[in-house]
Amino acid sequence: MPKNIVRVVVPPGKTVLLLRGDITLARTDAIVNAANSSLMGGGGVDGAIHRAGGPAILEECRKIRSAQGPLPTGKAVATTGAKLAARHVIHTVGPVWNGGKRNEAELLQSCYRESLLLAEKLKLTSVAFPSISTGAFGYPVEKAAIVALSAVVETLAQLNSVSQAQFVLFDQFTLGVYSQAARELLSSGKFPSIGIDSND
Ligand code: AR6
Repeated sequence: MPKNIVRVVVPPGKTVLLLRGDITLARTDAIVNAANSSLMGGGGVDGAIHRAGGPAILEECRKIRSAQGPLPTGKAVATTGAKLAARHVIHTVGPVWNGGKRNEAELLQSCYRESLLLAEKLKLTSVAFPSISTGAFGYPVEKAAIVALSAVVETLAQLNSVSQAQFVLFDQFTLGVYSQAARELLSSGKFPSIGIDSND
C-alpha cells in the first residue's frame, strides 16, 4: 500500500480509504461536492469541481434548482461528472459551523449518509468525499472527522452496491486529523468489527 494511505476495513468486504489528493482527479464512480444550497457553484472544492468538469455540471444543477428549489443542508443530488473521470458528481450541502449547538453534527452526518444512499440508488460501487464543511463553512476538522468517518462506516455497512468510500483530503494536516480520528474510532469500540491498515 502506498505510504500515507490509511485503509479502514469494514466487514464484510467494504473499505474506507483516507488519502491526500485533489478530488477532481479521483477515479471513483462518483465524487461528492461540498456545495452550497444555491447549487450555482462557489470557491474551494466546489469551484475546483465545476472548473475541471466543465459547464455541463452547472447546466444540470440549474435544472435541478428550477425543479426543486435550493438544496437543503444535509441533502444530496446527483449530476453528470461531465469531463471528470468520475461519471457522477453528488452535490451535498454541509452545515455552516455555528458553535455546535445548531444541529451541525446531525446535518454533517446526513450529508455523508444521503450521498452514499444516492450512490447506492444509482448502483455505484465507489464514492470519493472531500472533508465537507471544514473549509469556508468553518467546521472544526477534528470534530468533523469523527462525524464523517462514523457516518460513512455505519452507512457503508448497510449498503450492497457501494463497496468503497474514499476521503480525498487536500492537505497533509487534514489527512493526519482523519487518520487519527480513524484510530480513535477503532479504539472507542463503537464499531467492533472494523480494522485499520496503515503504513505511515
Ligand atoms: N480536492 C479535495 N479537497 C479540496 C479541494 C480539492 N480539489 N479543494 C479544496 N478542498 P470547502 P465547505 C478541501 O471550503 O467548508 C464553497 O464556496 C478544502 O481544503 O471547499 O463545505 C461552496 O460553494 C477543505 O478541507 O467546503 C460553499 O459555499 C474541504 O475541501 C462553501 O464553499 C472543504 O472546503 C462550502 O464550504
